Amino acid sequence: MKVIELHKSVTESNDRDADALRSELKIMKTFLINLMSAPGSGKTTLLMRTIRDLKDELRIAVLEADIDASVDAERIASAGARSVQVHTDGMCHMDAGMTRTGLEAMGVGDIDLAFLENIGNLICPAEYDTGAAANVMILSVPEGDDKPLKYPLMFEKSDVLLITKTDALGYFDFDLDKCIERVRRLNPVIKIFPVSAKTGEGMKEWEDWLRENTAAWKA
Ligand SMILES: Nc1nc2c(ncn2[C@@H]2O[C@H](COP(=O)(O)OP(=O)(O)OP(=O)(O)O)[C@@H](O)[C@H]2O)c(=O)[nH]1
Ligand SMILES: [Mg+2]
Repeated sequence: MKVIELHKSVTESNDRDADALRSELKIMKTFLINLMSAPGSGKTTLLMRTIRDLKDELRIAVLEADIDASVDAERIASAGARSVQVHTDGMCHMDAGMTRTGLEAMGVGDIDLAFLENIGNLICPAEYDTGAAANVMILSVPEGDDKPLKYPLMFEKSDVLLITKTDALGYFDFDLDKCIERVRRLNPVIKIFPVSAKTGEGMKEWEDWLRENTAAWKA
């Protein structure tokens, strides 16, 4: 398993670096998704199921960012996608320069759909444009329906919200309608997909969104 040690990007403008990376990815026809959430909400599990469902249609790769450890990249590789692990030298987010270094190490020239699994954290990753074409976040049922109130920025910055672990709705006081209403107040245009990576519920809608948006990016 390839592991890359990253250091903080020395750059004047992360936003400018992010725009440049996005333009290059557009030319390469690689649709990059920045996947963000709190630790343990189910990013890797969701990616593994998505890869298994789509790998015969799309060439998929995953850049796995963690402060330490390489277990997630190994899990992704076992699901059948190219994967590289990057370590962030203690930092709680990925910026555009770090994303570029990771993507170059992984190689995405032949890839249709690339994911960056960002560091598990609901705060810092939302503050940095990574150069991705779309921001997707996960909120899992056990975390609670009040998270949009406490961590509004990530909900504001995301194009898609996946509300995961819906198979556990019966065990938690999670009000799905109330949660969606809170999110829509912050971001009226966000797409919301309730899903369970365990049972597969809702995965088709999410995967259709991926198919459509990957095709649109490549057009
Ligand atoms: N019941 C249920 N459990 C899930 C689901 N998705 C993930 N899990 C469980 O949630 C735990 C954490 O899942 P991960 O996929 O490792 O979460 P993560 O967001 O990648 O975690 P970090 O990379 O550490 O931030 C695991 O025990 C998964 O089995 C789901 O849809 N339903
Ligand atoms: Mg993970």
